[in-house]
Amino acid sequence: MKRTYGWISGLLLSAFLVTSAPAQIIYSFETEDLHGFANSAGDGWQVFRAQTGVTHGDYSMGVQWPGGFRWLFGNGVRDELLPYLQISKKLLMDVTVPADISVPWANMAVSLNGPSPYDWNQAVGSVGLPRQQGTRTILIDLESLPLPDPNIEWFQINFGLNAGGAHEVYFDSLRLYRPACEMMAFTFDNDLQGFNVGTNQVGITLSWVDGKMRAESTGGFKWLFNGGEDGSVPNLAAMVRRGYLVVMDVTVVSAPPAGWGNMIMSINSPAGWGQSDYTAEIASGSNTFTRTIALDYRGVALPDDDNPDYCLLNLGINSGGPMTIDIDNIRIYRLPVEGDVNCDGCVDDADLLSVLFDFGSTAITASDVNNDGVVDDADLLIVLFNFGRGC
Ligand SMILES: [Ca+2]
Ligand SMILES: [Ca+2]
Ligand SMILES: [Ca+2]
Repeated sequence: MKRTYGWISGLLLSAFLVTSAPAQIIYSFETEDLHGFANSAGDGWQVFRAQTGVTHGDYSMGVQWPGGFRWLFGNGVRDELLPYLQISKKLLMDVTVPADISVPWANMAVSLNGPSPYDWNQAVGSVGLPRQQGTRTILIDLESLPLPDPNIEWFQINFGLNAGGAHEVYFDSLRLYRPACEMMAFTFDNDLQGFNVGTNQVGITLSWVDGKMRAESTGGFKWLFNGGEDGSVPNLAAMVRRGYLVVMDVTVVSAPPAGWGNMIMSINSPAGWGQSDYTAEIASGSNTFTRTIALDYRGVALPDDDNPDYCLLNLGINSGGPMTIDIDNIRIYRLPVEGDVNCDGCVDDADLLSVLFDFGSTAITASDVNNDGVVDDADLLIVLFNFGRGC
């Protein structure tokens, strides 16, 4: 199949110079389009176009603040955002923290305008922001929010930043979360799939309830160990080696009275247990709700081949008091491979056919590999150039 399309390599050689990226990017932060009141307040808050933490295009958006909370408001251009959210209300965004920054906690609230202007809808709970050096991807789950009439005059997404100390972050590549990129690991359809609390963990129990794993904690930090008599999930090592996010659906059944609960993860490797530095927030206030969270595990040592003796995934939950949560559908989100339209990890005939089938389309589609709003020769060439990668 590759040879069949060899003739096309004579076309548009310049297309090879086009920066490719995960498709379906909503905001690339090439302009300062989330400004809020931060530019003019004179109290230490700054929002600026930056070249740190760039994961798409030429710029990111930097925010420096002395700690505390403030809303940053989107630009209100309906057609730049609303059509994407009509496809999916789960978003990913890259967040980079520069060196020498460390804060005890940081998170972000998200709101959209509702059916009438200044009718704000804020998502329940907040999203953990990275607290230490590095680039981490966060998952923003807006499934609980209604969308306005498609013809509303303006539409915006707003980020409310909060930190327990002076913080500095860089945002880029706000994009659609793609279910196609998921590799399912634990569905808890029949049992706890090897999870247990271990002999030295007190104040927490695990049970299997309605096809989910229920964790009841008395509060504080507890590990949920994977492994036990049932061993590990087949192919888990192969999955984690090809992914970068652990994603799961978490239902807060009983909220901690202190109002907060969060989660980290660890994976075993020849180097021992590798623990993520990203903390996902799972409970907020007195609310009970279900949403999808992601734990970015980049930087964690991984198994060095696809078939190690064993590969285990542990979850560490923390709460400021008694908390009961249900966990379901733990999956691994695939690292992007350039030109992999259907996100199965391999650039092959299926991706090529997808681009050809959508050729000429200006719809929001993964076939628009270079994310320029049209499926054309440039996308075809990116797939051909990367043909065979990841396979
Ligand atoms: Ca950018
Ligand atoms: Ca593919
Ligand atoms: Ca394109």
